[in-house]
Amino acid sequence: MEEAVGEHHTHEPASNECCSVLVQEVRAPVEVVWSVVRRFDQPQCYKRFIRSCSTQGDLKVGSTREITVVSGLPATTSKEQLEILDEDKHILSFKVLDGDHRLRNYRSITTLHETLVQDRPGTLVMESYVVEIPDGNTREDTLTFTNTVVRCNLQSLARTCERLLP
Ligand code: A9S
Repeated sequence: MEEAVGEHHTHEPASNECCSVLVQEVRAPVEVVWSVVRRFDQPQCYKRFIRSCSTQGDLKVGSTREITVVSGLPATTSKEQLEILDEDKHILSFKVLDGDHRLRNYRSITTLHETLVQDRPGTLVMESYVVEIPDGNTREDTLTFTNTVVRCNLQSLARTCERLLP
């Protein structure tokens, strides 16, 4: 896991950017968690701030998706591109291209790691991101907002995967 942090979760943010890394334990095997995480075309399966998502063609690096956002957030749409989809190492990365929201240049990477949870196969999900600090916002505000979204997504991912178990 330290290796994963070093290899995939070390970012060099510019002076107008901030970054963070979050970890979530899931009581489900890596294959189950990956089956949910890999669906770049269906983020609404677990990301509860996303209302809908549309994509075209096969799921592959370079694919884009257009999402619409649930009401109540300072955002309505986002256009995002798949950058890494490593089916063997269980790594997914995407970046924001455009959209009606304030998280300019958001890019994130998610890696899955085998672990044991109460003696059963489990997964550590690590997710890190870099994003621009919007004009008029502080680094702290940006981190607080973005960490809240990502933490909600990870908790919801855990619940979704745990429900898939027999
Ligand atoms: O979707 C993710 O993996 C992570 C984040 C932080 C997504 C944020 C978001 O989709 C909203 C939830 C709509 C919040 C974007 C791109 C901008 C927001 O303002």
